[in-house]
Formats: sequence, structure tokens, C-alpha cells
Amino acid sequence: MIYKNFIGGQWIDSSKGKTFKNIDPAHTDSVVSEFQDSEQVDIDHAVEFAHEAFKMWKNTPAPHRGEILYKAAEILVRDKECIAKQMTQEMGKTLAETRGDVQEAIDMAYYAAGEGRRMAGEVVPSELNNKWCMSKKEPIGVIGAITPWNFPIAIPSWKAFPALVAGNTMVIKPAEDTPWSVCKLAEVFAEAGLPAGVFNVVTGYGTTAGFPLLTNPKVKMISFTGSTATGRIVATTCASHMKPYSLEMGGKNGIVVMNDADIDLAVEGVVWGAFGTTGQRCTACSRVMVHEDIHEEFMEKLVAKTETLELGCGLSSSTDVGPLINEKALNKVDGYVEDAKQRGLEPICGGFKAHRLPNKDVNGWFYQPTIFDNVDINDKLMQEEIFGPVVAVTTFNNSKEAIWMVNNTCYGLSSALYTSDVNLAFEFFNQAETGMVYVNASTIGAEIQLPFGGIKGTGNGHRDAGSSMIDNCTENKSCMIDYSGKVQKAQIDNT
Ligand code: UN1
Repeated sequence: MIYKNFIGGQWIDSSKGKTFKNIDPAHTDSVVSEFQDSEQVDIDHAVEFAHEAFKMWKNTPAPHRGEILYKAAEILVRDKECIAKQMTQEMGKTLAETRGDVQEAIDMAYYAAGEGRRMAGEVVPSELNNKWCMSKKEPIGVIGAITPWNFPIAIPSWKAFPALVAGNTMVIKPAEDTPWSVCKLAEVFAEAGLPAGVFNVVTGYGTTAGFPLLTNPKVKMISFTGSTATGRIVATTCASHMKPYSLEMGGKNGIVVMNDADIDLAVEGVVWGAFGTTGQRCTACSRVMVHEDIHEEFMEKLVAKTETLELGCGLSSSTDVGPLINEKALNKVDGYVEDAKQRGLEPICGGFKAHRLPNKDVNGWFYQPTIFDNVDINDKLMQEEIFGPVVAVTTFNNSKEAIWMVNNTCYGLSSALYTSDVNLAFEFFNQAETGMVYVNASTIGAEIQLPFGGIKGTGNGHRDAGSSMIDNCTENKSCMIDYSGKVQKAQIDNT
């Protein structure tokens, strides 16, 4: 099947007619679909439609915009299972995880649809009699979105639903590893009755299709989720075009396990956080700080649980951990582990890659869940984002040291604490330098009604999802109406 770009409500070929293949990461000899390998002219074409559609969409009453998005939510509910299955084929993660991914899109859709009847501005007192001071949220215009492959429909939805309910239009360039889910989202919007040109999809690679979104003057804002390296290009390019941008990038998220923690619960949290989605979440737990009193017991249980995890094709119900997204990702993970081995660090479990697995009909980018123990907090394994099923563990002897360790990273997305001490829980919430904090829960599993994002090297202060995304993609416009019928002057002495 060859998918086309979705521009101005039509499915159309890229200008050069070139396509690229999308591979199933669990069966690398199997092509899932083909997609348009687009370029600047395709992006510019989509932006023209989005720019035209903006004039109509921004004047469509917000409650009506919300109703269309509500219909899209209902269609996503109807098609959830089929989207999840197809997503597992394009991305590799397990069916339980892709169902969760679609569910996040559904949650976001219902949440944003309701915003169509809220989206409150403010009314504040005036200094003068018979004068009203108020502000309202206005859409920005065409929003360019560049979205990642690890949450192929959830993250595009975090960006699209709030932007659309607020009256913006959108051109989205999905990651080249998972374009199908975003093409499906376009189909869902079309069936829901979203007018042509409001949501446009152009597939392709970052340099050829993503970059022109940053420079097109009719694109008024960029929302990006992806690697820190690409985020830097987005930031510098947008800055030179005086274009607002929202960045959500890497993470190096730590879990702290205190000596009063429920150890079994903490083990579950680390396993799920580190190896769920094959460690390919920016919220993944990739570093663990364990109190030295419970280190031995914790490690025994962690290794035992990790060794039960079954690798395989995400569509198989017995699979716990699917493949990595592509060969480059596999080599990156393997490179970190081999480099650590050369530096004298031996993994206490895992530590190798596989293309074929015993008794399984797969041929993919698999990597065994891997744990390193007693890793120095400044080691690469503790500091650099590996984006795979590798976790580094270290010990501490007091909570102050543990919090220092959590914060000793250039990233600031998510952190977690396992403890039964409520005072420490609040202290951790206060002190952790991360956009999201969990207590007695893993670093992953953020809910869409809360802001999602991070500080330090993770983001630039913007947030996806929650009400923050509406703030992100709207202008706050003030209005002052003087109905006194006479000249009144503010900010001078009127007495
Ligand atoms: C990501 O890691 O890139 O909080 C997104 C979570 C998910 C989304 C993660 N709801 O882990």
C-alpha cells in the first residue's frame, strides 16, 4: 500500500513522486507500507492550504470546533484495536502499549473537545468607571508540528487536538519511522467532518520535509518532540525567523528507592519504566538510585523479574518487550553497552543484541533488557540518553544525596521516589529538577489532563497536553472598552 500526503483535504503524491518504505522492526524483511518522500514544495503547498483554511477555521465558533473533535474521539474509540495493531507493525511495541498509545489520543480528543466550551479568557477591573478590561485566547495561525516515532498517535494528538480546538490549522510532518498513525489521524479527522485544509500531513525526512516547515513564513509556530540534537536545530532556526517554538526533547529519568519503600512495588516500577516500550520513551527510567541498606535485596528481585521478560513480536500476547525501532537505534544501544564493557563495567543481566530469537518467527532489532549495577553517577550510562532497554543502578545512604543524584543530569523531564515517608515525598516534589514527579509510581505513564514536559535540557518551558497546550498555541489578546461616552485617561491622576 502506498500512502499519499494529505493536503487541502485530498490525498496527493509528493511533487517528485518519490516514496520511502516503512519496515516492520520485528520482521525487517517485511515492508509495511510506502510513504511520500516529500520536499519543500510539498510543505509549502500544504502550508498554503492551511493558511487559507485558517481564515475560516478561526471564525468557526469554538464549541462547534469542539464538536467535530468529539466526533474524531468517537471514531478513534471505534477504530482503536485496528489502529493499535497497525501501529505495532510500524513501530514494534507491544499491542498493550499501542492500545495505550491510541487511548492517550482518545483521552486528548475528549479533553480538547470539551475545551471548545471553556477556553476562558479573563475580565479584570478597570481603573476607570464604565470601562471593561478583558482578554481572550486567539489562535496563532498555521502551526507546524514535527512528531516522534515512539508515540506515533498519542504525541501528534497532544499537539493537534488542542491546536485545532483553539482555532489554529496545522501541517504535521511525522517521523519517517511511523508515518502511518498520523495518516490514519488525518482519515479520522476527515471522517469527523474537519474542513479541508485544517489538518495536513506531509511525510518525509527531517532535512528535506521537516526543515522547510521551520523556515516557511506562513507557519507561525513550531511544536517539536524528538531528540535534543534536532531540537537545537529547531530552536536556532526558529529564533532566526522570530518564530515561537515549543520543544520536548530528551530525558535521563531517575527512580529513587528509599529503605522504607515497598521493594516489590519499586521493582515493578523500575522494570516497567526501564523496559516498557523497549526503553524508548523520553520518560523511561534509565537510572536507579537505591538506598544501600536494601541494595542487595532490591537487585536480586530486579534481576529475577527482568530475566522473566520475553522478547518478541509486539503482536504476540506472550511478548513483554518488542524490538527497537531501527538498526541505527540497535547499534546505538549496543554501542553504549560495548563501550561500558570496554571500560570494565559488566552488565549483570542482558547486554547483547539479537536479530532472531529462539523458537520465534521474527527477524528484527531486538536487544536484551540490560542492567548495570554500581555505576558512578557521572558515568556515561548515568548521564547520556541511550533510548533503549538499558538501566544503570547506584547506591546512596541518605535522601539528600539521592535527590542530588536525581538532579545531577543535564535533562529534567521525569523523576520518581519510592518511600512510605510522606514528608520526604513532599520534599522530593519540591526539590526534584524535573517537569514531572512521581511518588510510588514509575517515571512513565503521564496523563493528558496534566501538562507534559520538562526543564533544563529537556524543554524550553512549554508543555504539551493539559491546559498548557492551549496556552502554548494561543495568543492572549487584551481588549478595553470604554462606554462612558467621554474622554477618560488611564494612568494619569483622574481624581
Ligand atoms: C514519551 O516518553 O515520549 O508518560 C512520551 C508517558 C507517556 C508518554 C511518554 N504517557 O510515559
